[in-house]
This record gives sequence, C-alpha cells and structure tokens, in this order.
Amino acid sequence: MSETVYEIFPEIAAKAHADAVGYRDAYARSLQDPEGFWAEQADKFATWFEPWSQVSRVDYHTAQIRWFEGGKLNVSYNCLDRHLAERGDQTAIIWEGDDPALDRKITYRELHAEVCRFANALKDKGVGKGDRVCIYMPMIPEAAVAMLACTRIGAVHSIVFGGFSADALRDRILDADCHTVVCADEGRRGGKTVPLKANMDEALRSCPNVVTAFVVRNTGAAVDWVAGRDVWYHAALAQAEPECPPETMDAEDTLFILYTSGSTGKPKGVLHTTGGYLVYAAMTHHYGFDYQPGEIYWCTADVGWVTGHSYVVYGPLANGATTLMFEGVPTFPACDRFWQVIDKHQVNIFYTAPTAIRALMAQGDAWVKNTRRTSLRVLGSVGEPINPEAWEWYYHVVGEGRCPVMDTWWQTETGGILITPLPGAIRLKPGSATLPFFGIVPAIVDNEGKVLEGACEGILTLAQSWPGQARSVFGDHKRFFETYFSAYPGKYFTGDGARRDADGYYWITGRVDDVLNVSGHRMGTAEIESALVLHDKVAEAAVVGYPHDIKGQGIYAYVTLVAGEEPGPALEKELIQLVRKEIGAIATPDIIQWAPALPKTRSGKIMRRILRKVAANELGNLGDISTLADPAVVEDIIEHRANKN
Ligand code: 6R9
Repeated sequence: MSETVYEIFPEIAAKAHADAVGYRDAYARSLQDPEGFWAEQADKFATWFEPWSQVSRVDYHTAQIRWFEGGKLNVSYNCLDRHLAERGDQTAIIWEGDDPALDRKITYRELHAEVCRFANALKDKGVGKGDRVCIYMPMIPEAAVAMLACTRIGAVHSIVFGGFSADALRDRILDADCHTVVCADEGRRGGKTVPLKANMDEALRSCPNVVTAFVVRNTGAAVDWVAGRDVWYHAALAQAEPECPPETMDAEDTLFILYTSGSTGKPKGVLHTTGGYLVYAAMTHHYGFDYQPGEIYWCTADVGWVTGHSYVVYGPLANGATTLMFEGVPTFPACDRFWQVIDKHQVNIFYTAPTAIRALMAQGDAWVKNTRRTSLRVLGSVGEPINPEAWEWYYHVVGEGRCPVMDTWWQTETGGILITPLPGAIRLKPGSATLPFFGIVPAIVDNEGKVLEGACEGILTLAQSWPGQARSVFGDHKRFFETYFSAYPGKYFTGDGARRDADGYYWITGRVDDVLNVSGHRMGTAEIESALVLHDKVAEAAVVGYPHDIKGQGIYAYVTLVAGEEPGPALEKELIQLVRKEIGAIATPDIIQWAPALPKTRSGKIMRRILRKVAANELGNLGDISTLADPAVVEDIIEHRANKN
C-alpha cells in the first residue's frame, strides 16, 4: 500500500469541469436531492425528443430499475445529428490502423452519412426496433458505424469481441437470438490477421435463424460466400437510401446486450437501456476525463468490451469529442507504439489498462523517453487493480509528473465509471480509485451483510442506483436478481472486495467470487472448467487465478484425468487447443497441473481457497484444512505444484 499523495494541479483545476469545491458540493447535492440532480444531468448531457415523466423508479428488492421513464430520445441522434450544425466538419473518429502506415479521419458529417446509410441497409434486410444484431468486428470505424446504425433504428446490438472463438460466438448469437450479424473479412492485430469471416461461417452453421451477414472488406482476403445470406457492407451502403430519420426510443428501451462472465454458468447478456446509459456515459466521460472541446481523446479498449462501448464510442461521441480508435496492440511494430500514436495524433487524454502499462514498463523507459508526449494532459486506467509501482511509472515516466492518473473502477454492469478521481478535483493516491462519482453510494459490508463504517475492508456493494446501471440479464431477469441483488438485500453486489481508508478513499482489492481478470479480460473459472471437461480423458477440472506480473492474474488449471489415462505434453496441448476453440485464446491456461484428485469438503465441494493458495505459492498459509474429506490430496497437490510462477 502506498501512502504517497499527489496534489491537484492548479492549472488543471482552474479550467476543469469540476474543481475540489465543485466536486464536494455536487456530490453532496447528488445525495441530498438525487431526483433534482439527475434531472439536471439528463438535460445537460442528452437531447430529448420528449421529456421524461419520472426521474427514477428503483426497487432493488425486485431488481426493477427505471430511469427517465416516458422520456423519448435516440442515441445516434445524440451522438451525431445534434453536433452537425456546430461541429459537422470536426473529426469524430481518428482511426489508427495496426499497420502504422494506415490511418483515417472521419468527420461528424461523414460518420452521420454512413450511419444513416447502414441503418437503411439494416432496415432493407428487415431489421427493426428491438431486433438483436450481433457485431463481430475488428477495431475499425465500421464497428462504430454498425453500433450507431443499430441505435438509429432501435435495433439492439450484441458485440462479441473479435478474439472470441467460433464456438463462443455461436453461443452468444443463439442466446440473444440474433438474426443478423455484422463482421469483417479479417481483422488485424500485431501484424497478424484474425479470420473473422471464417469464424462466423463456422458459428453460423449452428445458427439457423441468422438470415443476413454483412461483411466489411477490411484486409481484402478471399472469403467463402454463402449466397443469399452474405452481403458486402460496401455494396449495401451503395444501394441504401441516404436519409434515415432516427427512431424515437423510450428511455427504457433496450440499447444493447453485452455478454460478460460471472462466477457460475455461461456468460450472461448484460442488458443496458437507452436514456440512463447515454446520460451516464456522456457525463462520466465529461467529468471523469475533464474532456474539453477540441481535445483528442484516446481509449485503447476494444469495442468488444464495455469500456469500448462507453468510452470509445458512446460517451465521447455524445459529447462531440474526437475519439481515437486503435486497431493494433501496444507492442507492434515496437514497444513504443502507444507513445508514437500519442505524438502522431497529439493525444490529450489517454485511457488504457494496467496490463498494458505493466507490459510496457517491463520494456524499459527508453521506449517512452524517445517520444515527446507533450500533448498529454490526463491519463486513465481501467480493467483491474493497478499496482502502485505501475501507477508511479505511468505518472512519472509516461506523464512526466504533469498528468493526473485517473484510476477508474467500474464494470460491464455499471455502464460507466463509479469510483474515480476527477482531474481537477481529487488528490491522488497510487493504487486507489479514490472517491465515488456523483450520485454513487458505495457501502462496504462484511460477510453477514452488515454495513461497515469508517476505515474498513470488506465486500463492495452499492446502496443507490445510478442511471447507467444494467437493467437485466437478457432473457433471464431471475438470474439478474439472484446474481446482483440477493446476497445483500437492498444493495447491488459488485463481486469486488474493497478497503476504505481514513480519508474515505477506496482501494479495490479484486474479485471475491470466481471471476478472473486476465490482462483486463473478465472470465469465469466455470467457463474454462467446462471447456476442459469436454475432453474425454478429463474427469474433473478446477481453475483458479494466481498473481501474474504482466497479466495481473494468470490462469492455473488443476486437471484430474479419467482412471487409466496418462498425462503428458501431448494431452496438455490438446487441452489448451480445446479451451481456445471453446472460448478463445484469451482463456488459454498458463499452467496445467495434473492432479490425481482435487481437495474437497466432505459434502463434495471443491476447496478453491486451497487451490488458490497453492497456485499463488502461499503454502505456509493454507488455513483450515480439517474439513477436507482427504487431507492427503493437498499434500500431493503441493508436491506436484507446477513451478512456472
Ligand atoms: C470496466 C471493466 C469488471 C471488473 C471489476 C473489477 C475489475 C475494473 C478496475 C477494476 C480495480 C479498477 N476492475 N476496473 N479493479 N480497479 N480501476 O473492466 O468492466 O470487464 O466488466 O470488469 O474489473 O474486478 O469487477 P468488466
């Protein structure tokens, strides 16, 4: 734990949307008069076709969450049309390709025109309000066009990260019952290509309801073609009408679904709605990064994750910002790529993940110091806890001590940032996400659900709703209630642990459930276990996370084979292939340990606590093992512990 405190920069505070006093007063007001406060924010950050009749109607006991009911608006109108008069010729998206020789700038007017055409192309194929459209794309502007075109006609997008396998894509298409998919021939990442169209073709063999697949020509690679189903994106645009009036949507109409991992079962389709999400994404982008008109803003997240939804596309575009969209990876063609791109496009606000910071830190300072980075003003971090060492490096080496670091804590389910410093308002402590955003009421509870006061450590819950909060799990509201609202009645359960210090600062300690965070990618241990046990020779598998220098957490799998089967490198390879096929490369186990048996309680529950300790090499501190059915199992596991970490 670091005790260093970094003061607010007066020159940032002087021009900031919120300074220290502004933050304190607005936060107090947001709790004293939430209805009045949120009504003002909704007016400030969105343009409504018709006003709402009720600011909020929330009941955590039944998981009913409603914001701005009766209000009518359209997200693409808010992200595009309303900016045209004032900044139609301003760049909306700067696209930087994986190949440093490739880039593009797209103005608000151009983006609007393309979105309208693609919205009509979707309509021409029968897509209408409420229909689900799956987007399986690389980080190219067409991904943002597809998202905005869906919102224009009221279709619900479900983006599947391009790193997921054909099988994972299939499961998500089926769960959301998508009839339309948008993909590209191939993606590019780190000088390699990703066969998106081929993956989609494979997935669609088991998705009979998909009738249309739009394909963006990106790399130009030859692809298989299914006549009647597949449509070239550019051909569809050329034929589509240019005018497309935005659909009038209710504030509580579904905007998108995004699959995310929980501690049990298959990934769930977290559902966000229109009005509250837009207001919250725009507002947090405005205050959280202190975005000022004309600034170049870059969030390195992929649109396949929630950070890409809220802080590459919706938040910045709703605010009329210039948002940079990057197709590549931090280390290609060399380890200075981020800093080169910052200099090339004169980026002012830069938002990335701790895993990238740690990976680049490990390459040495020279890569950074050979670039200028003078345009930088604000830095941000998201996705996992940032260790103070990486924070300090980001602050001192990347930002040269001139740029505050915003460590933003939030989740797919929260729609936007909940705990974060504000650039001109909040003093920083390396490793702490600092203080709650306006209207956010964190409550740290103990295992029994008792709310802890003052400096304390426990489970992080939220006592009040905010507009960006998820409304349901697609097709399974009961699961939504049970996952988030049943453990601590009347509160939203985050799945994270947290500590609050004497200054009221929050320190997120990581997940308290069986969710892993590997390089900022969220994964359920149950999903990886299910993939492993598909193999004929595997009897049982238990997956835990362990501390990993770069990835934050690595994936450690204990595998028990069917009696008579022999472990070996060939089988290890097969298991890794299986996980890649079922989920994707991001879920590849770092370590597989063959275990003749897994430690279990007498009632047959796997004791993950022990497996986690062994994986982390914390052998002196295994805790109570007296409830184990067979303590000898633990001895074997310790003895054969894989020595890779
Ligand atoms: C936005 C996003 C959510 C989980 C979350 C927590 C971890 C995210 C964090 C952080 C510590 C931060 N997390 N930001 N932990 N400090 N600043 O990442 O959403 O993919 O749903 O992951 O990520 O554990 O519960 P998502």
